[in-house]
Amino acid sequence: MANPTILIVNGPNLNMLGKRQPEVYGRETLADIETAARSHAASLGLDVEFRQSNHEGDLVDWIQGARGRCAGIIVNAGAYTHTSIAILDALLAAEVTCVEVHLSNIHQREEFRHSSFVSKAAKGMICGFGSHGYILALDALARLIRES
Ligand code: CA2
Repeated sequence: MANPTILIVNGPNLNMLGKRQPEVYGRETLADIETAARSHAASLGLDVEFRQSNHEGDLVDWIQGARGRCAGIIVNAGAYTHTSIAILDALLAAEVTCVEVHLSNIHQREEFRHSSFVSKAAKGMICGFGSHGYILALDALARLIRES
């Protein structure tokens, strides 16, 4: 039988990881994060679809496409976290277990980063652990899938 598929969706500017602001977001690139996530997912018996876009509609399309097909979604919506009702609605409509991830601890940062529309649709949220947050999110989803 095929492995369950986890969709990992990354939002705007996350393609810049490793190139600027290493003090906030670390030195790893998004490609490094993808490699680590794929390898950890394989050890858990999961397949990964890993995506990034700077465009809100792409994120909405990918989340919609997960409905009935993916066993879980990991979302780091970048700045759209704090603004996008469209992404929230797509997550609610998808009816796929969602774990929200942020590299930085958004609660230690500016006030406008403290609220998240994504959180309203997420089973849980992991922030402040850098790229390891994606690994923790895969562990959480693997356990939820096993239990379901
Ligand atoms: O901490 C996170 O993962 C964030 O989702 C990152 C977003 C930010 O808007 C959220 O509030 C928290 C920003 C991603 C931008 O990434 C960059 C990486 C390197 C250089 C510039 C931006």
